[in-house]
Amino acid sequence: MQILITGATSGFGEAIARIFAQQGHNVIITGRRKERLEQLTKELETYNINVLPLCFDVRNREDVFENLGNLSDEWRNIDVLVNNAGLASGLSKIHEGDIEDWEVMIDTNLKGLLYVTRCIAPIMAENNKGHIINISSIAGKEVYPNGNVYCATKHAVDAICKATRIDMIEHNIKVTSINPGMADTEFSLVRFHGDEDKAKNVYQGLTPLYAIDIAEAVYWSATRPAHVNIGEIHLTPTAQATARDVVRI
Ligand code: NDP
Ligand code: 8X3
Repeated sequence: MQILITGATSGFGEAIARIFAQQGHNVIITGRRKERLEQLTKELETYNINVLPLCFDVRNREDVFENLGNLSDEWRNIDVLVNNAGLASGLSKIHEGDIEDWEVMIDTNLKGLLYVTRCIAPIMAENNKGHIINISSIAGKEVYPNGNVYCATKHAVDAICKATRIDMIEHNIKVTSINPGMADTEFSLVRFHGDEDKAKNVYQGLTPLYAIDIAEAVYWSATRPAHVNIGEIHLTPTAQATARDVVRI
């Protein structure tokens, strides 16, 4: 299969790219950090598969279409699109929120995902085959204190998943929403603008999910028989019951 994974320079995306590569699938990996893309490309090529690294910001509509709108014949027939690139920026009450943070989250998590989908979904429709896997979140199902705009973007992703499933059913397209709870990646470091202590605190006293857990869920969803669509997978650490109910030792 041919897999496109956005945001493959760390966390879930990197683990997703690795698991598909290890199983012999060709991967297109994207992200803004060029050196990380180059490093991952070298590693993945050791699995004797083809890798296409594309360095661009999903918020930049022109760059998204330049990179993904003109894929060569070798690469354009994408079987699985994993819309993973995303982030939380800040954690503040709605009346104290930083509007720049809001713009970044909306532009990345929602508009970026839409730009990428708009590039790739028509090819899938033309091929009458394809699978769109969107990385949403427990924050797409629940809201929690100070999560306001991040939760709003993930609720929007949830709605886009449902809508895409309806709109593309006649083209035989599968749509899966993956909704993880707390997972130890660079997510919290990014949310807290590089504050390592605050980031570590998030996972203090519990065993969080790891990127490989999400990668396995994505891989499993993508490898079901042709007649089976996995609509949603909701996965949390065992110590997390809801976005707000967490047991710490
Ligand atoms: P990481 O910060 O480890 O990875 C985020 C990835 O997204 C990086 O590869 C980053 O690449 C990419 N990215 C971010 N902004 C952009 C952009 N503007 N353009 C292109 N790529 C971008 O976090 P996770 O792996 O945890 O996050 C992956 C997804 O999972 C996100 O959508 C997140 O919201 C979601 N999620 C995370 C959870 C968690 O607890 N960790 C739980 C539930 C959902 P680069 O910086 O190189 O551009
Ligand atoms: C990221 C995890 O717990 O901040 O989606 O919602 S959480």
